[in-house]
Amino acid sequence: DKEVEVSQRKAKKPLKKVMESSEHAPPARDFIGALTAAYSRNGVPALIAEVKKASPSRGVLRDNFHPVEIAQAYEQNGAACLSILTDEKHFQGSFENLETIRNSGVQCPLLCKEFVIDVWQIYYARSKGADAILLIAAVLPDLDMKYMLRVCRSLGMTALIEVHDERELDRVLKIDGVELIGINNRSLETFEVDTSNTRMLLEKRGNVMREKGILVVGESGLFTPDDVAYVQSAGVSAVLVGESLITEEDPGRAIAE
Ligand code: IGP
Repeated sequence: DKEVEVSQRKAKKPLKKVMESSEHAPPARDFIGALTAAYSRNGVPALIAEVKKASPSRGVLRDNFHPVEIAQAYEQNGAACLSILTDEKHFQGSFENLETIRNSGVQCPLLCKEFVIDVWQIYYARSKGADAILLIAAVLPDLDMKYMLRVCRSLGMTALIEVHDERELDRVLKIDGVELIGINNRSLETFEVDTSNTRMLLEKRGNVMREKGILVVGESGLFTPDDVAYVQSAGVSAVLVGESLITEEDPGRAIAE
């Protein structure tokens, strides 16, 4: 059904048009630069704060959902980058949210959170102002991954490559040009969360990633400062946090706490 969805969007706007408008978008911001600057400034993993209305495991996370207000609150309270869910079907996100946040004056680099299976989505994300995009190893065969990475680079965008297990990580480590890897603590199949997944994979492959200069993001299921300290000691430079912030009455202040 993902494919149907994509072909419907294609019917709305042909690839050629989307590619053209991606050329007119303001240049992509430096996502990795923002993460490394925040990490070295603060000594704690840089925060990628996620704007997410709902999730398949939890349903609607927030009723009074105002994407721009949330994004601004995140930025004012020290998020280095933002992650904007654009997937409609499972997360009630939209490309409109991405675009309005980009045009609202928010300066943080923006990650487009989408299940990418077609380059159309990458050009479309760029045309709406995305600076980075998620590519999921569980979804993309190696050849597609390589092709999509090339497309990202040609647009000046950063690819956050997401893995969940050792097999996926080893596949990804064989691909040239990978700069940013996210270790998802949540299984996309069972939705089960285990933060020791980040630690386990870093124990096994941390050295290889450091040698290659790859930055690691700890993703999902992080709720407390202790959780963040735990993945920091495992070796991450950044964390991706959604639910624990978005469910707070004041998502911005939750960062400080
Ligand atoms: C955020 P959490 O548990 O803090 O809300 O997780 C983020 O990691 C999660 O939303 C996520 C995601 C994904 C969503 C990680 N990988 C892929 C959609 C698609």
